Amino acid sequence: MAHLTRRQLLAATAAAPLAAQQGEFVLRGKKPMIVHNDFPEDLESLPEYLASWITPNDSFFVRQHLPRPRVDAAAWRVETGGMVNQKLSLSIADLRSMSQLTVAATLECAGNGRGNFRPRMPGLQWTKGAIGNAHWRGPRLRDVLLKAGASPQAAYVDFDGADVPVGKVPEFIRSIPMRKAMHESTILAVEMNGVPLPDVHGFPLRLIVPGWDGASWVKWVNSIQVQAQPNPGFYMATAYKYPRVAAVPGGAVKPEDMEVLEGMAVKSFFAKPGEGAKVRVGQSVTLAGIGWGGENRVTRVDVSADGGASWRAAVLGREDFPFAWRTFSFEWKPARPGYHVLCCRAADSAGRTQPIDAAWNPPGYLNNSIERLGVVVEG
Ligand SMILES: Nc1nc2c(c(=O)[nH]1)N[C@H]1C(S)=C(S)[C@@H](COP(=O)(O)O)O[C@H]1N2
Ligand SMILES: [Mo]
Repeated sequence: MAHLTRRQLLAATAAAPLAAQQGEFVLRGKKPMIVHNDFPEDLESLPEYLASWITPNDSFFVRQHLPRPRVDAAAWRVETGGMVNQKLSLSIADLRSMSQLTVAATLECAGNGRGNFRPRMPGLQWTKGAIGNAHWRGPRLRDVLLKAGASPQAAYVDFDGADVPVGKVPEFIRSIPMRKAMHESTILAVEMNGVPLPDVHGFPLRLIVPGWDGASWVKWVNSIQVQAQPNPGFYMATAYKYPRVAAVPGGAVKPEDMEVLEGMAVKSFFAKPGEGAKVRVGQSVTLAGIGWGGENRVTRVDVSADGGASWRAAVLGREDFPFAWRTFSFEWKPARPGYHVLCCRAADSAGRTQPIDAAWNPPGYLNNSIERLGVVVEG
């Protein structure tokens, strides 16, 4: 299919409402979500749903470019092809009979936080909640590739899902480099949080690419192709690319200066309390949130209750797994009444910390600006 520009793609899909409405549309199996689109569903989690280490399936965000396919799990096959010795056609039962691994990993859309960039750019105006953390279970991708006899010379593996192009929205195909495909934590998941994948999350099979942006986590996987080059389609050649050199806000970046997004940024935010919450002078309140660093571990989160003038270390949750976010909490006893700006800032094992303002970029990816949350302390 011919490549589309971002503008053509946006024109072909339903325009995202600038201010997402909440509560009007409810998808079966989901709590009320922030609705960016109802068909195909683009649903954002409320901050309060993100207070626990594991995000339950009923409150996990949803993102898809195309309507989700009708699935017959019994007849499902995933085909392997390209630079392999053996073309395999595996059923879900075949995949379940292989050695199974459970991986705790955070899934975040590259565009999470886009709605907070200024100047604004087109695209879904996600705020905080295009992110969740789950247990994913299934065979290692590596074991499937070895079974198929993937060529060691092949540099990429392409994944296609059963969703089909509609109008001008192209086929969703993504490639990952062989080194990530062979990573011991990269799996083909058949389960999410202990149950078969829900339909909207890719039933019966999806790719889990720990630490990488959500676009690589292809849902409804039915084709795995081993290739020398990344797929030339829209979703590798044009979309999900980030500027090599920082862009001037509101400015353009030449296509050749854009590179494919892989690992995610270090970031954190408060799940509780909510924006505008009222708390009382002298009464202790728990500030709770999450921090994550893509392929790196979160090593600390600092909290400020005075707009960033002074910082103190938060207490990190005991769950500390590679690729999964860490919860943090901070007991705060406000001493003075009035409006307070709360901030949190994570640091990770690669020595990265969050910037005051994330680098503006035309597609609006990787917004990891330090959060500023306003609360009112009543006397
Ligand atoms: N087949 C297919 N897989 C897909 C997509 C898609 O449109 N089609 N969207 C991707 C994007 S951009 C994201 S952020 C994640 C969202 O996963 P979720 O809906 O389970 O939260 O799925 C990814 N996998
Ligand atoms: Mo995404």
